Amino acid sequence: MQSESTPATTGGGFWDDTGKRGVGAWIFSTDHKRIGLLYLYSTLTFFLVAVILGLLIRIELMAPGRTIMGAETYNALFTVHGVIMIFLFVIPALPAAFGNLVMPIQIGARDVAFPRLNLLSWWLYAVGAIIVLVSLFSGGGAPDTGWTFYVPFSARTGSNVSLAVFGVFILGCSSIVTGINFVTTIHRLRAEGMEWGRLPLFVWSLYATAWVQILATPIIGITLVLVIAERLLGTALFDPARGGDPIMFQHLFWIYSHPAVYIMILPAMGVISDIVPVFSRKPIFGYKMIAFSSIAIAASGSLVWGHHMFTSGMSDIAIAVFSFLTFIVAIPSAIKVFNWISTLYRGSISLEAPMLFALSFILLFLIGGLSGLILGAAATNIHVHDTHFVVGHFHYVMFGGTGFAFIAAMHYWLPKFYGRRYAEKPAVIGWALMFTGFNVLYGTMQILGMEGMPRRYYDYLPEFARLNFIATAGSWILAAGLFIVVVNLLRGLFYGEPFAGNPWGGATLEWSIATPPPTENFEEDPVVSHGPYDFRGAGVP
Ligand code: HEM
Ligand SMILES: [Cu+2]
Repeated sequence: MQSESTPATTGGGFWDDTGKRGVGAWIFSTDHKRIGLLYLYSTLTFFLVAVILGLLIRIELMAPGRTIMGAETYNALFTVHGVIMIFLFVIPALPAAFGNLVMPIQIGARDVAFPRLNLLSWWLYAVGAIIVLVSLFSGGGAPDTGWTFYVPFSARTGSNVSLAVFGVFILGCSSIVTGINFVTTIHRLRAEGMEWGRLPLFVWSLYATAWVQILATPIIGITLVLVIAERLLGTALFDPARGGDPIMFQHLFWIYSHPAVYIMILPAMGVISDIVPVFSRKPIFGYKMIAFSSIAIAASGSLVWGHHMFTSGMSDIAIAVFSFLTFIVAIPSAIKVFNWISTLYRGSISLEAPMLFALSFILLFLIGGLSGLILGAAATNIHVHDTHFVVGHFHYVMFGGTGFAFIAAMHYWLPKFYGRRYAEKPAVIGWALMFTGFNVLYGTMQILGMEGMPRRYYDYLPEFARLNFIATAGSWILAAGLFIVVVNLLRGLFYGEPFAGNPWGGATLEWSIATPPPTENFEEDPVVSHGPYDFRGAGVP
């Protein structure tokens, strides 16, 4: 039975820490599973807070004119919504929460290569998050620049931009530390027999992600320091009146922030590559191509930042080159989609919650990716630039993609760590509401954008009223579904049916150990003799 101090409902495993007790046993723990859960709790909390902000934005846009807030509050709200969703949720959620929870076990390791750096990474995350939160309520008030912090506005506005970008700088340090740790772990700590060709695809995706974290994140770090210097020291690097160049800021910003979308989406693709074969009872189709395409996406995706700047006055040749390179990224992405669908083909598919969210990922990511091609083609980009079409596009990819994969991962892996599971029926009802509301909300935004409704505007012309109302109604359906999903998960993990053994029938290493996992993961070092999707002998019930 459960006791007060161990929320692990079935007890046992890493929940029963020896030594420290209470909060200290968590925030000073170097166990990758505890750090993963710390990340899970913190990213999930920020996600829910930012969802509420998104709903408020949508209520304001429900009808023309003022609905519930003034224009300045609105500017602050979409900025804070974006900053929290991007820097405190989507970037860390999958690699730092689920990467930490699952990756070391999947490669047969007892922990990551640098457990203390791992803890430091969470602490940096926590400190960065607190600084961002403090910036909302201090100085000149919440930043109102949008999450992109574009100069010259960000250099001049009286809102608390300096502190906010400093917070994001610290968050960047956290991301780099995680990346270094994961690359080293995957190189050095694989169990005997865990060759590169036997790595689960989630691990491959984390490996590609980690390189992007290491190589791209320093650029945003430097850029943000330059914004602080601009504000506090008057450096004028970005001020054309004194010989600076504001467009340079955009280049520096997107040289990180485009690759950053691969930090968000690659681990999500890894989750899907692990879930789809298990719930189709078939080995994954095209293992090598999926593994390789993660690296190819990370590499080619680092060359396309200019597609965010087609309207900034670049030369036509630069536009053509960036447009062409952007289309190249579509190839490895399409390879993945093709291979997932081929895996489904003639599989014996079971539609439990992890699979429902994984399948919706594939569809929503496909819609997001195709609308990305419209943005990647310079001609159509100029038409929909900075309209709600863009907002619709990136929500399809980030929320329909990473967000749905995160929820799929919660249903798939968390029972393993809690020893209890969610209830199936409410999960399906919540999923159905989420999926419906999602398409009503963001599909409508894409239409609004094509009709010319600009992004980040407080007010709009009366002809956009009807579609805006529909979008807002969609946001409520989506939120209702999300609420059911989250409550059902939390309830299930703490009080639900016991979960033990290998009920999904996975063939990766995490399903071969006790539930919940023991502190050291493995009683004795495992020796791997088959691939991650070889379901023969996986203990399928
Ligand atoms: C129920 C959930 C959500 C709702 C209702 C929502 C709503 C919105 C709306 C209406 C905007 C446009 C604001 C404007 O253009 O004036 C927006 C912007 C944005 N959202 Fe969301 N969103 C949700 C979830 C998410 C998620 C999950 C992410 C990231 C993974 C995200 C990231 C962003 C970003 C980056 C912006 C851009 C902010 C900017 O333009 O500066 N949102 N959201
Ligand atoms: Cu981009």
